[in-house]
Amino acid sequence: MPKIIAAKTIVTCPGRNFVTLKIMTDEGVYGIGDATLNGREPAVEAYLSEHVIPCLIGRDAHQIEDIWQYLYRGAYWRRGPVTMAAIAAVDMALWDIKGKIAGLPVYQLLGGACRTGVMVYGHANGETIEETLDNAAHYAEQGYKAIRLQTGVPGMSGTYGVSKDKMFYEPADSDLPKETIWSTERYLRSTPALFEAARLRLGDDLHLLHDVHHRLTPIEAGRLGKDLEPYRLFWMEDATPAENQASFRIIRQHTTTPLAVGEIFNSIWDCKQLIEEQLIDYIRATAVHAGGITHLKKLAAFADLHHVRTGCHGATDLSPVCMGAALHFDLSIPNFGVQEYMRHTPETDAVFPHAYTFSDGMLHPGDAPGLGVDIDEDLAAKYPYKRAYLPIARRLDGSMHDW
Ligand code: CS2
Ligand code: MG
Repeated sequence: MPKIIAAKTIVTCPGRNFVTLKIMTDEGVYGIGDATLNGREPAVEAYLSEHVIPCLIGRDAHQIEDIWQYLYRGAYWRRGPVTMAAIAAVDMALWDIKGKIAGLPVYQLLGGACRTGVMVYGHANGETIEETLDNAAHYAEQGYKAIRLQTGVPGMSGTYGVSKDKMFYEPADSDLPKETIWSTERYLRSTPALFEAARLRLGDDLHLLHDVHHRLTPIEAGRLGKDLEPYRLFWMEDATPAENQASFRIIRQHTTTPLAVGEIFNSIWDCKQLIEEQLIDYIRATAVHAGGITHLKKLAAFADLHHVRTGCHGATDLSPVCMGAALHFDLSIPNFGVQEYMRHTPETDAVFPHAYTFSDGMLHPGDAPGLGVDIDEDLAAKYPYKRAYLPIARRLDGSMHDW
């Protein structure tokens, strides 16, 4: 058996912060896992160093399920983003080790490929509808089959998800949370016009997506979904905060626009009702924030019974290690829907050399043994941790709005 003899965390900031766990075995094989939690990176780092790593030493690295159960069931305080990101990092690193020892890419260990590649969606955004659609055309030229559209809301400066750069942007960009202004009325007025213009300019073949970032009440979301129906969206994402899962019943009652939710979910318990009652169409949980490949497999199998497909979160605040894990998972499950692909900067890609490749609108994890992603520790050490926060939103009267 490959025995775990050491483990350590690596925190690096090649443009944004990433936390990586590295697990070493007595056979000389190591594995890596992503533990990045945007804006809370040192909390997961400490959870791993203080509470998880000491419990791993001496264990059989092949016992992935048992180690998952040990860390989840064995802890009195369960779930939550910090705990589940730490468990996820261990899980990914152990799948990486198993693949390297077997000489197989992880998707082969998960049952083999169900498809030739993983359809991804890119982010097109701009201050105006025209700018957003120019940007979308740029993605279409590169072969993307699915594109997320976000545009500035007239009269509101700094709409979340709208950046100046065409391919790269970093949402967590200030030392303390930046304050932005939000108006539901203005947003609801301007968004349908974006999709009307998009269908006229881009045609009917592209999949179009939109992210609401939890900014609406259920009935407002029902109304937006209804207004967007003529433009046949692939999905409307995070329409309302999902702590109260039953609130999605109201959205469902009013619209046939497909619904996606769950990039901030940590476990199957965050979406049990949403899935069981078929209140959503796509579940957005991904490896790093929902307990790793092991837990995500169970979540996807449960979702498959209820006609819910996957759409893993893939923003830049998930490291290339998580992207690698997500791609092996995406390739191997029957109910895959789409994978988000918000490109990392060249600095980040240099710290995390990887085997996954993009072509014709699809990503493929590659056939390197394990996850096919590594970390260049010397380069990582050149980019020290820098605190960075996501913005917050206040309504026009100054009161706090949902993130
Ligand atoms: C967004 C993310 O990718 C998405 O769908 O919601 O940009 C998200 O806001 C960031 O990952 C925040 O952590
Ligand atoms: Mg989102």
